[in-house]
This record gives sequence, structure tokens and C-alpha cells, in this order.
Amino acid sequence: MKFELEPLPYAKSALAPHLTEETLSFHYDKHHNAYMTNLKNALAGKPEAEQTLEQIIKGASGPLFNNAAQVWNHDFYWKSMKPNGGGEPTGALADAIKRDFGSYAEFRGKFAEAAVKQFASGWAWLVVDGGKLAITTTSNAETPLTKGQKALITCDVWEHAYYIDYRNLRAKYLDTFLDKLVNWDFAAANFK
Ligand code: MN3
Repeated sequence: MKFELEPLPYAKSALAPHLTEETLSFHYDKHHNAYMTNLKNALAGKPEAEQTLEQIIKGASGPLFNNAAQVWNHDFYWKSMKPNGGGEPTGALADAIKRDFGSYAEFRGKFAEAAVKQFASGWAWLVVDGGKLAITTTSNAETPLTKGQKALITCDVWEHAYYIDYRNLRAKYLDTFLDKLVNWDFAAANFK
């Protein structure tokens, strides 16, 4: 397969002031792009070069897994946000959140808490696991793809995702993600 970085689903300035153009420039052009470059280098001359990204993630370990999973996780993260996002979902996803967490407020608190408590680098996710919604976190490049879970939304909690705009205040970044950025349309499409 020929791997190229997927374009961002919006302009780099589109999430400002919540995430600035500087953050998206560093995060997409430097970090995400580096994972893609490293993936291509790791694939050179290997049979996995013929596989899809998902196949590589499910079969690989070490640097090949890390870079492939980080490419996938970041594509998923960009789609998990949108300009004028945030707030509560509607429709079937809203019903499922109420069913599995009690209320949106309960879900919101638990998602933010899990994301803030994830030690060091990683990701916070809303997933479908065994027919129920669940909040999970993963370390480094780990991804629900390898755990039999269906990802609906993710928040990148590596420091590079928020340090330019929020410095050490991960909780403030999470509040902004949930109240101003999260793309429930994307989550609902994944939930279908
Ligand atoms: Mn990142």
C-alpha cells in the first residue's frame, strides 16, 4: 500500500482559539508527519508494506506497530474534533450514553477524569465494547483496534497535543475538548 498523510479535515486555524494554529502546525506537520515518515521507513523492504494500515496495526509490534498505530490514532483524533464542536450528542448515541453512563454529565466527568489520570503519554477513548459504551485509556501508541473494541471518539493526551496552548493544564485542555471541540457527528457515524 502507498501510505500518505491524510489531509486535516479543516484548516489549521479552524480550531482556534481552543487549539491554536501553532499547536496544529506542530502536531500535524511535525509529530503526525514524523510517525508517517517513520512508518514508511520501517516498512521498506518488508512484506507488511503490502498490508493495509489496520492489518499492520493488528499484526505488528515494536517500532512498526508504534508508528502505524500513531498514524491511525492521529487520523482518528483530527476527525474527533470540529470547529464549533463540543456539548452533548443527540439521537441514538445520546440514548446509549444515558443507558450506559446514567447521564451525559456522568459520562463527561468520567471521560475527563480518565483522560487526566492517564499517566504520561496516551489517549482517552469512548468505545463500544461488547455492545456497551465504555471509556478507556491507552498508553503511548496503544489503540482500541487491537482490543476488539470499536472506537467512537478519542482525545490525544500526549503533552505535545496541548502544551503550547495549555502548558501543564491537561484538565483545562479536556474541558475545552469536551465543551468546544468534540465532534459528535463523527462519533455517531462510527456508532451506526
Ligand atoms: Mn499526538
